[in-house]
Amino acid sequence: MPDLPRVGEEFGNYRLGQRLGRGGMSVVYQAENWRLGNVVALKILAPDLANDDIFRTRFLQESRIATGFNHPHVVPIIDSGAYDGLLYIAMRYVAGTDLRQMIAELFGKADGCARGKGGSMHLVAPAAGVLGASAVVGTQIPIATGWALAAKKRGTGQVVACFFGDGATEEGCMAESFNFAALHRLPILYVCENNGYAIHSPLSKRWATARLCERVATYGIATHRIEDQDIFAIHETALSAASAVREGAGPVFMECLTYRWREHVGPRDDYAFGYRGLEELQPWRESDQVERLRQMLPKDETERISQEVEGEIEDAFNFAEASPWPDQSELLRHVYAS
Ligand SMILES: Cc1ncc(C[n+]2csc(CCOP(=O)(O)OP(=O)(O)O)c2C)c(N)n1
Ligand SMILES: [Mg+2]
Repeated sequence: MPDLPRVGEEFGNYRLGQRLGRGGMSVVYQAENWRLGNVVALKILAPDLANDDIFRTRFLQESRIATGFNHPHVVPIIDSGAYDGLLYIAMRYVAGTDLRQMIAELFGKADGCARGKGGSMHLVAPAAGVLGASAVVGTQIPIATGWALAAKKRGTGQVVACFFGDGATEEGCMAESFNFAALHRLPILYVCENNGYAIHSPLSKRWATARLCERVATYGIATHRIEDQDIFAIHETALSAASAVREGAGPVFMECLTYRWREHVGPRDDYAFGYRGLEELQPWRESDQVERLRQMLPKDETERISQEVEGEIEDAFNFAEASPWPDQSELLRHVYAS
């Protein structure tokens, strides 16, 4: 097992400062970028995971994306809220976003949908109506609300759908946006995917009451709560909400209860971390909607779909592998400071 890095040790442009704590699979340090003179946080792949190929590969990819330096165990912190990738994949099927571009973006490659600059947390597909994801929890809410204002002023007849996790509902910008949207009867459907946790913090440690819909209703917004993750109920609710919104009823809020089977970020499960037990997963596993749909379809149909999807995923990964790294001249294109 490799040793933890020492204070003062250098990685690329970063000089390591004090240790701030341990996250799920990483140890976090303060660090100074001696070239730019700013202080950042660095994630060090936890030494007990450093020999694990999956984690090492992911860290390597992140460090390439984020810094251009190539250290197998160190990346500057990059952060995310809800899983924007899932939305992107969903949009792939309804609006024709390009899976190749999405995976290339995860790899930080030139053919990525954000030209390799955004990584997993800034997926975007304007042509398919995906305005883009935001890594700062909750900030998609005011952005989407602004877009709804624009749609109303332009009279486009569009309805904006804004997705976020339960963690985002604690951000002040949600309250400001909800009030504004209700006041101006903006055409927006807010969808909260409530999985009961913000990373590792359960709702019971964050909310005085679990009555999210009642709270949202006080803004003058119609609410719906779907407790059993029934996809048909979600579909029907969303359709009727969207047509009410389109007819000028003002914003609608949907709270969809769900559960995270695996860890907050990454491919493994984290039941050994001690913040939740496997028994909590059981009822959600039993009502797995993918499995439910599978049971409804003929076997040869599910096999055909599986093969098609596997093929598409493999093609996207091959494409991303083969795509070039962005040229250095890209560094200052399409970025701005305000
Ligand atoms: C403003 C802000 N604070 C903190 C973080 C760190 N962070 C990343 S994801 C997350 C949890 C968000 O909770 P939720 O939206 O419920 O996502 P889930 O953990 O269920 O995936 C936090 C706190 C962040 N990205 N942005
Ligand atoms: Mg959550």
